[in-house]
Amino acid sequence: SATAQQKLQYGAQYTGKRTDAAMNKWRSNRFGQFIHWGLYAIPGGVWNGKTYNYAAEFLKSSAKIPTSTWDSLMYQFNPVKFNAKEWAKMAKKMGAKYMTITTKHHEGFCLWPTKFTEFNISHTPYKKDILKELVEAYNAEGIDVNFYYSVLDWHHPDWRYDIKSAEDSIAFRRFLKFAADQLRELATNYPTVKAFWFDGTWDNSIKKNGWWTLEVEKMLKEVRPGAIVNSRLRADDFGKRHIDSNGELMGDYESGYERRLPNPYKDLQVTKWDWEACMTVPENQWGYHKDWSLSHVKSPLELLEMVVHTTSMGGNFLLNFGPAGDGSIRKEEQNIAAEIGAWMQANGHVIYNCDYAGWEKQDWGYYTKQKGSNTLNLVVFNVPVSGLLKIKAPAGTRFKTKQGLEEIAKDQYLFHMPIQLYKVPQVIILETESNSGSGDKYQE
Ligand code: JFZ
Repeated sequence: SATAQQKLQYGAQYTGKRTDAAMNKWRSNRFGQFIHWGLYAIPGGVWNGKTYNYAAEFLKSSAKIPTSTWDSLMYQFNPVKFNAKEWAKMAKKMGAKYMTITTKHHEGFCLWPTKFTEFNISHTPYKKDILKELVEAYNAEGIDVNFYYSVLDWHHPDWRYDIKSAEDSIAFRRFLKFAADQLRELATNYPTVKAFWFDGTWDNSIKKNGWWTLEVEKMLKEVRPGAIVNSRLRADDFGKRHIDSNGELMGDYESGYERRLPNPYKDLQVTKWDWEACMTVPENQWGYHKDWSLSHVKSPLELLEMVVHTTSMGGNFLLNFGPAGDGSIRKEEQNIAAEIGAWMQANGHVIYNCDYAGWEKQDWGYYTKQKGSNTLNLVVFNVPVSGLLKIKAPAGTRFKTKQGLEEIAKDQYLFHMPIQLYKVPQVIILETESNSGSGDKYQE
């Protein structure tokens, strides 16, 4: 676009993708487990016998529960069935390479024994540092751990939705100090943390304090070199969020794809930067909700298609789990983890370290490609009744192996698949003679 570049104090810190080792690892992970766990897991969407259909982690707000009543749930938090090692083993079997945990959600309750508020795990009957147990157990399985942190805080008296008076501005300054102190504490006390996933930054109060979002980004990277932050943290000088007033992505990756994915035909602009999509299993439940009959529950195959779809466009996919208040993981989620895991154990090589291939999308499924290789992966979800998969290759592509391939026109092929009922997505690997159609070459 032709708009003049404005001078921004708090805008994007660089353009394009980061290429350092920490970011390369984050990108190669591709598939992660999101965990929403807090006091909301205890009522599980039900209050005084009434079921609230809206997101379980919003129950305090949906059922208009006073803060003091909600906060006393802390004295009931005693997850006797919680076993960090079992959670980590399940995630490992599912094929997750990273896990992102809610250290503090909107309710303000902290899963770690923070110095900066009493509203934390050490004052529950459970007492122990859940965050530490999780970090250790997941790291022991070779899984990276990232921290979700909601800036929005329903518990803290100094939180403000907007700044409308001198009093607001003084209180909110205190709040920003509190949040930055907590973030420094997390980065310092859990040194293996890889990335921070910010949320609850959409209010005017934050938009009017873009300086703070940049300060936090810089502080985390100073305390923890290589640390990664999502775009949702950030606001610029004019309160513009995610993308600054000059059209540049702030933070290290775009995190706006929530419960939706970019259109694989039209939205290829996402391949210009790193991004991550996050997804619920029911329609809109992040925290534990007792009643999953209230909306469609996605099947393992639907979710697997989203994993592949996301990889094919150069993104990471974060699949949410909402453990119950007693620390157990519901059967449906265990089943999803097992089914996705079975496929990932056999076919993970078309996901991990793979990227946008740059080939024209076809209706049968998705292409992925290992960075820098001459191997093209076809992941087939929709086998045509003819068994014939259309392939349109970038001009001049030469295939090394022609088995199953029929050339029908210049750079156009049909791949012949056996006609049968397939129960899981099929992977076809084609070797080309050069690194054709590399996603790195995407042009607007
Ligand atoms: C937020 C939270 O409110 C929710 O509880 C959950 O933690 C989720 C991961 O994040 O919800 C959002 C945040 C951003 C958008 C929509 C819902 N958004 O950008 O469209």
